[in-house]
Amino acid sequence: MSANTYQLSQEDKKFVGLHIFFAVLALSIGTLFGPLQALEHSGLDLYPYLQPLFKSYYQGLTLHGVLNALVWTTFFITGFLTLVVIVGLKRELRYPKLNRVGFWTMVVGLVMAAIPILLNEASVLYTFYPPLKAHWAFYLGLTLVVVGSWIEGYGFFFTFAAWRKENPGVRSPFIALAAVITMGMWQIATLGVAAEILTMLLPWSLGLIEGTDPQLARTYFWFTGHPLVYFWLLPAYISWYGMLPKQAGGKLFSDSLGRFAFWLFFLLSVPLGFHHQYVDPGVPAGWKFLHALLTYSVFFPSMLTAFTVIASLEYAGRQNGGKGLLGWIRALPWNNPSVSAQLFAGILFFFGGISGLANASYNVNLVLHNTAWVPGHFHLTVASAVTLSFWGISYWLVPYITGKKLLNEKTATWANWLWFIGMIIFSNAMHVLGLLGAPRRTPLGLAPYIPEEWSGHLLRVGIGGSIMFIGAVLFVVTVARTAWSKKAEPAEVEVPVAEAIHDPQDTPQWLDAFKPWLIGTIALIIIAYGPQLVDQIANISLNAPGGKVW
Ligand code: HAS
Ligand code: CU
Repeated sequence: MSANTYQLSQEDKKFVGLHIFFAVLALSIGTLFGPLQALEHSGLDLYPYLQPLFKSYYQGLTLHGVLNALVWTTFFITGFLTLVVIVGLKRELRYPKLNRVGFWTMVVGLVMAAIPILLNEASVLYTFYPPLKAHWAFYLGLTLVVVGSWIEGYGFFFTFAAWRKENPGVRSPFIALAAVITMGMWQIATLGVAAEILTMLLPWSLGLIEGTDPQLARTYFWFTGHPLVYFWLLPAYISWYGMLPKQAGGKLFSDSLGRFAFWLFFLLSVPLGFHHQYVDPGVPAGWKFLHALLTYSVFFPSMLTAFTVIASLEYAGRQNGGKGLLGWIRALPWNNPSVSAQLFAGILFFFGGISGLANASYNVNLVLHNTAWVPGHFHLTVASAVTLSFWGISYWLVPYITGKKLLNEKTATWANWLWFIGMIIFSNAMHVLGLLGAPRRTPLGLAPYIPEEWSGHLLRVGIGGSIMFIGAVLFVVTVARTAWSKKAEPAEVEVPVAEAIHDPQDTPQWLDAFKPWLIGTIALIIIAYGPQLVDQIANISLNAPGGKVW
């Protein structure tokens, strides 16, 4: 065991493990609907057979989106970041009870939101756009999940502040700083959805107000909805920068570039939500243009990440004896499922990044918006870059928490490959379908208007989706067997924390200071959102009565 890896106490291991348990549980249920939707697209509609249980395609799609995109991610992230803060700072949480309160608030919220979805009283999809109307318990439940994550975040901030006091003049450890930046960004980002739910959706669902303003609701939603995708992504980046280089046998290429990328995400994640609203009639074109420019800016820290992480991997590959221009790639430990999951995540993210660039262009977006292209894009991002990275993390995290060897590397490797191959087939077909005009969020198998040229791609959606599903089952089986099977052998597992090539103490001080970045972030949000928010709130018209469509 490496002397410089701080060990979590047994209680903290259990606490992190509880997060992972709820995360994987959500993924196991949410993923069940993936193949149902994919097969429906290729003409095999299984929903009628599930009738008493699930009322419609949209109830299934809501469960799929909420459980996978919102619950699997949020629970995994808060658990993983708890570990990152403790191990990174090499100290206990400052107020462990506060973090427990945050976590159980999230669990209460989860149960509260899940019940109306299961009863078909909240089949409003994961974006819950009004005038689609859900039961009030759904909105309150989501609020509690967010509030719980805030509280866990406060726990990280207090712990970080205590560390700073104890270590004056020392550069904060990269992974801990990155975790705190992620959570700080999240606190600002979620103000949009908090305003949406508390001022409109909750009073509306309780019958206190007659209607909502769908335009303002969308603006509030995407204030949170865009940075939400970086709340998912940044924990994966923490692993790519701060852990993967060590697992691959090398070091982090540049501590400064890593910090710089995280600060740029802090600065740029929020003020660009209008790229989801290019077609909204209520947002003037000038604001859409500004948000398009800012969207291209937030491309930059991901390019920095591609450069830095690949440089770190090249360093590792050459340390392992890789020669020549590309020989280092073969010399990476591909047989370690934790490493291969993250390499696949990065490879798929190249393509997800490119389709994001297409989305971000105003005039190209007019062709792609609301087509199958968009789920094609986000399955390469949240369902690949993020999800595969979280799988890779789980392959050492679950053994670390349980003190047992992964059971086993073979099933984990199969899970990665199947997800990777299935995703290539699925996402390519979805992108092509989008270009051919196939709408998203539509049970295409039932549609009477399917042109001949779609059918081969629809079939590929079904095939790719089914292969991915087998991969997901193998992932769940692997971590569940590791945690519970009597056959799992005991093992001492280390948290992989990568050293940087250069001493972090040489990193400039401005990359370790909150104040300038916080001021810049708030100023940019006021510039990019302030006038539009003032205008839309001043002209609010609560006249959409809403209803239940399916
Ligand atoms: Fe997006 C829609 C633009 C990134 C998620 N996005 C969505 C939706 C989701 C989502 C869920 O501008 C749908 C929302 C809905 O339901 O309506 N997105 C972008 C842009 C980026 C981007 C410009 N998106 C993400 C990430 C997501 C995500 C990340 C989740 C985690 N997206 C949009 C736009 C829309 C949109 C519009 C609206 C579309 C519409 O009309 O509705 C960028 O941040 C992407 C930058 C990425 C890169 C790639 C860098 C590559 C790296 C890989 C390194 C490789 C390694 C492996 C390490 C520049 C870092 C090496 C391996 C070896 C073997 C050596
Ligand atoms: Cu976005």
